[in-house]
Formats: sequence, structure tokens, C-alpha cells
Amino acid sequence: MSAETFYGPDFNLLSQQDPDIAAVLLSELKRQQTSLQLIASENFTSRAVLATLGSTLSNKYAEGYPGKRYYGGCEEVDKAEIIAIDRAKDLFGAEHANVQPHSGASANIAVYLAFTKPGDTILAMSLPHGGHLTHGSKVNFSGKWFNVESYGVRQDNELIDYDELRDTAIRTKPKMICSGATAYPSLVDFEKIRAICDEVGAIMWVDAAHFIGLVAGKAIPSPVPYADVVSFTTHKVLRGPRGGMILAKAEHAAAIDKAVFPGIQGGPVMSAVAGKAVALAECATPAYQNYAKDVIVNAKALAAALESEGMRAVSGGTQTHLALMDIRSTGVTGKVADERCGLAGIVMNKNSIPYDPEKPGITSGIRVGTPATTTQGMGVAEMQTIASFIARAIKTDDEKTLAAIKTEVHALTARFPIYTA
Ligand code: DSN
Repeated sequence: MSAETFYGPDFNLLSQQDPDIAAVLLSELKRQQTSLQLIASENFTSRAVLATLGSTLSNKYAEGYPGKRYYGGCEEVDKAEIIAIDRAKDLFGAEHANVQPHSGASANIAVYLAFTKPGDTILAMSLPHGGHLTHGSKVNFSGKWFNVESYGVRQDNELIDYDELRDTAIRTKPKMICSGATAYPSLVDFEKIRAICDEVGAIMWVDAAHFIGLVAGKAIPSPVPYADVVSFTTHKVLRGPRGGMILAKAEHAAAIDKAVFPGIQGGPVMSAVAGKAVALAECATPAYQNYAKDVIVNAKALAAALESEGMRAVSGGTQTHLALMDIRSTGVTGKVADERCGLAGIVMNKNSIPYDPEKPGITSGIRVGTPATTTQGMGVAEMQTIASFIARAIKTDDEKTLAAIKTEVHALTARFPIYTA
């Protein structure tokens, strides 16, 4: 499908009115069509979700909640928000859902506001071991306004050190314990974390942004039965619009809703709220459940194939949608690998590995994920091909060789076109 056909008649209007931005839309579509998207937090949302995002719902102010808005004319958007809430509660078996957060970071800020006060102690996974900026990084509001205690992974197996987590919790008595990460390839033991939270009287918060799509597809265990509150983004494996969401036990419903609005946000983005509803319905289908399982099969295959190219899979492999590879054996840093792969049309990111001797801007690792390539229909054979592309790209600084790999990437992506239907 050509780019012009993809965007439809409205694109002609945009082209005439604003050729500069029209050109960006075309070139970004082409970039996504012709390069390999291995960023673990990205995906290709459906055309139905894109249509919803580009709708007149974008025009409506709807501060408040369905039936309790501050503006008139919310009858139609109320329907969309109620559908989104009901679908979220059904899909995840949750007692309460708030579908308004603009992003994962917004959802997390609302969680802090609902359960803590500045100066309280929170316990979360450290960023160098796979956590997230909003889990207490010094450069983030969370690290500036809270007393942050961290846990990490063991040096010997690179898996969460639950003994350290429990010891730190007993010693520091956190108000809230956060689990969930951006670069942790294994599963989190929510039962263990619940027990620790109960022992020390902490709120159990799970930031499930990375893996919630796998939970939605019933491919991995859910944190929802255990956690007081689960926050996440809707655009990763979940394959919805950019945005955030919060699930909570009924007893926390009022606190969460007050924290999102009026606590930290004004009017919700109703086109995104409706887009979340569309995505949640897609997630409830057998096709999506197969997709979620395939994402993991592909991630395991990609990690194994990269290991056979001489790299090392952190945590002994992956049980999720992403692999964190220690690439020190190649003699190349994560930064250089990221740049060389970029020149070869392979989009992924440099990433610190646990106990990384390199600075965060350099790193000894790369993070690769399979949500987008699996949406394209790629399978294990393609993961092996991709691993060989990565290995070849990492090992050369010859521009002609990188350009030759890019040509092979084009040929591969042409066999798995995005947005054909
Ligand atoms: N930026 C996201 C990621 O790539 O993991 C986390 O917010």
C-alpha cells in the first residue's frame, strides 16, 4: 500500500494546507514500513485505533468522569469512556479502572498522589537494574520528592533479589513497594511481593507498562489479583493508542480517580480514551492471545539466536517480549551497536546491563523486543535472520556493509508489510 493510500482523502487536504507536516507523515510511515522496529516498548497499533485517534473526539473537553463532567455536551464521549472502563475491568478482572492518564508517567504520578506524601519512603527497582525514571530516579520528580530505597537483581543470576527486597522493606518500612521494570526479561513473582507488602504494611504497586499486553493475552501471570494498584501504558505489547491506564482494588477507586482528576490532569484526551476501548476489545480476541504467545516465542528465539552469535542474554534468557543482551564479547559498546544497527535499518536501543561498568550513555548492552515484528507476522525463522543482521551490523563500521544489510532489511520488511488491511 502506498503512503498516500494509507492516509486516505484527508491526507490530500493536509498536503495542500501543510506540505511540511504531510511530508513528515509520509516519511515516518515509510521508515516504519522499511526498517525493523525492535524497540521493546513500541508496536503497530491497528487502523481502527488510528481512525479513532484521528476523530472528532479530539475536539471535546470532558473534565471529570462519565455523568459528572464540568462541561456540557459530554453524552457521546461518556459512552466511549464507560465502554473503555468496562472493557478494562472485564479483560483484567479488575475491580476498578481509570482510563484517563495521558501516559505511563502520568499514571505513575497519580499513583504517588493517591497513596503517598512528599518525603515518604518508597521501595522500587533501581534504574540501572531495569527500573524506570518514575520509580525514584534522582532526575525525576519521584527521586526529588520521595525518600527512595532501591532493590536490584543478584549479580550471579541477574534475577530480582527477593531476599534483598524483603530485608530493605523490613529495614526502611516503605509506604509503597513498586515492582515492574523497563528492561527485565524475566517474570516478577507477585505472590512474593504481596507477602512482603503485607509483612511491612506497604501498598503494592505494579508498574506493568512493559508486560501488561502479555497479561491481556493470557500469556503470562497477572499482577491484578495481588496488587493494590497496577499502572501501565497502552501502546506497548497491548498495541493500543499512546496513553496510560490504572487498575485498582475497589477500596482505592476514589483515591485513584481523585488523583488523576483533578489531582494531576485536566481534560482527558477523549480520542485516546476511545482508542483504548478499541484496543481492549482487540485484546479480548483469540487472535490477540495467539499474538501475545508468539511475541514471547519470538523473543526467546531472538535471544537464543543472538547468543549463538556470541552475545549473552542477561537473566539467562527471556520469559517476556524483550531480551537484554550483554554484548561485551563483541568488543563494541551498546552506543556503537545502536548507531551501527541504525545505519543498517535496525531500530533498537542501547541499554545498561546489571552491574554495567559503562556509563548509562554508553552501556554494555542492547535491548531488543518483538512486539512490532510479531504484529507484522514474523516468526522464529525471521528472528534468526534478524539476529544475523544485528551481529553483522554490530561488528562493522564499514558504511557499504551497513548499507548492504539495510538492503536485506528492506527485502525482509517487504515480505511482512504493515497496514495492509
Ligand atoms: N520509554 C519506555 C521504554 O522504552 O521502556 C519506558 O517508559
